[in-house]
Amino acid sequence: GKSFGVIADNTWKMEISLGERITFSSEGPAFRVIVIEKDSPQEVMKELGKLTGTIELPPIWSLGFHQCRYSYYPDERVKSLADTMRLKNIPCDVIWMDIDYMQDFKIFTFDSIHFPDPKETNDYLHKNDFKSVWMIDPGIKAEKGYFVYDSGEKINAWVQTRNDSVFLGKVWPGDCVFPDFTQSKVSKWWGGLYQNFMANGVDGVWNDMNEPAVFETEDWTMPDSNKHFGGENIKNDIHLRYHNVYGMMMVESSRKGIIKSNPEKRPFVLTRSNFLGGHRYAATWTGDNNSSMKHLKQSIPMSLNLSLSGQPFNGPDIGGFAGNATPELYAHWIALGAFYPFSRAHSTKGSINQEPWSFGEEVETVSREALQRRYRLLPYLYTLFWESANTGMPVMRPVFFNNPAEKYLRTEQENFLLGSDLLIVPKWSENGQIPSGNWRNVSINGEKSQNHKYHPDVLIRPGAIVPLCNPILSTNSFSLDTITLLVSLDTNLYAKGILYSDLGEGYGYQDGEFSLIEFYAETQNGITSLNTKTIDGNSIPNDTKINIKLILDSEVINLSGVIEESIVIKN
Ligand code: NBV
Repeated sequence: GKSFGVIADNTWKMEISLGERITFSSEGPAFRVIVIEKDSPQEVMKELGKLTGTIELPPIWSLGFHQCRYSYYPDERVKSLADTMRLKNIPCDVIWMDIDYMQDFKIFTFDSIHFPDPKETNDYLHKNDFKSVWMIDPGIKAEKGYFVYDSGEKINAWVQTRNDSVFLGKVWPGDCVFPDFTQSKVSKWWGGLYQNFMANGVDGVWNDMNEPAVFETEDWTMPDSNKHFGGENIKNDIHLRYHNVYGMMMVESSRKGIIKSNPEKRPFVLTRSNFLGGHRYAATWTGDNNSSMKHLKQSIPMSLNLSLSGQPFNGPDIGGFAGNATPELYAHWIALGAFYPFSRAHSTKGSINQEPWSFGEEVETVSREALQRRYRLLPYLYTLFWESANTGMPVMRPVFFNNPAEKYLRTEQENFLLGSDLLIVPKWSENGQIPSGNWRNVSINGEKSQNHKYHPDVLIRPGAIVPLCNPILSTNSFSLDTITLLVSLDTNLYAKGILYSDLGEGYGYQDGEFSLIEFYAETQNGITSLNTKTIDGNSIPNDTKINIKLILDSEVINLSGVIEESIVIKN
């Protein structure tokens, strides 16, 4: 039951082999290896959080469902997508704009014909309770007269070749230069570019291709021998040293610029490339997967590994990026996708439409139900992100976290835990292991998942209380006026849960505008009572209506009451 973690504190190109022995071989100089030894995997994660820092609380809208494709284009298609989401009552918070919104793929510009008025497009989305995320890549078209190129050129912002000339690499717009984020002046300049961009009502930013990807090269990136200038605490050195952190440095600069542009709002950045510690700047997705059952299944160990490697806000492209999803595959994926920490559907150019309604009525219903489950779980999910922000604990966790001494759980990678209290069991899971104890199947939104073809079973830990909100279509309507508590008593007929809540946006929570409440349930002499206790915060909801669902082995008992400092509800 003891646990350890190993950090190779090294940015140089490195190979890692994991087996009986763990071997790191680096192409750079000797480096520090840090070993964390603790009594449990939870303690290892918390120690990692102390060493690398933890995430900041994301805006609550980023925990909603995201709909993306390469690309929703032109703006009218974006609007009609938003309309259809609402018309069909599919819970969704965010619509994504991929590279085609740009003018000739030039970052920080908008296509004058197809996205002539991005502010108006964003206003439209906002009016319909959506947020928007827009892509920004690192490659900058090398073109005199283009403001991004000209302003960067003025400060010698670019990565250089071994021969001290500016490095040019091909990406979407043709010949591109690449910001050298190791220089603080470049990072500041880059951050400054977001000022006007965000003023169009952009809510979040997607930094793609930031490995950095470069076309027509042997290994799809810039030469190892390229030069970065560094400065302050960062050494002047070759790309081989900085390649692995290029993406992280980019998102750090982006995030800082976004915060400066919108100081009252919490930033949201998604990145394809990241590094240990980069979770403080951006959520990370798993990159271009395929529309295949194999990749659907692989998404679980990938997300778990990202989670264990200090990237709690992560997930794959739901439905699969390359290729075409079948109705069956999409249904399985969206049903599961409701439970990823980052829940976004995405697909590539030329693929068939992959929206929740693109595969017929049955799949549309499955999608709606799946996303309703996610949205009802928001109080629990948001509390998990709060926990992660406080302690470094991942949101999605391997099953063995429940009891590391149960050896048979250690290789489990079909089933997974959401927090410590919910176990997700995909329908296609064949050999999925379940921890011992009376984990009970729960319905989140009235669905009967047990005999369902697609919805994963959701099992609640004995001894847990999980808070739900009312069904909503967007986090704009998120409220704790009414909450439902799923209560699952343990063998001592006792259960406990916690709920963190705040405005879901802005920084008021740092001045006490939040509430942290604990719930305790107990059955004595056949009477179940629920007590609530305020742990912290100035914004305690005092008239919240509570519905309680006492999950027993063969039935569910419904109770209700009103939150107060310490109330008792008797059945
Ligand atoms: O910007 C286009 C795509 C994007 O949709 C995808 O999610 C990224 O991983 N991007 C890669 C560029 C290349 C796609 C073949």
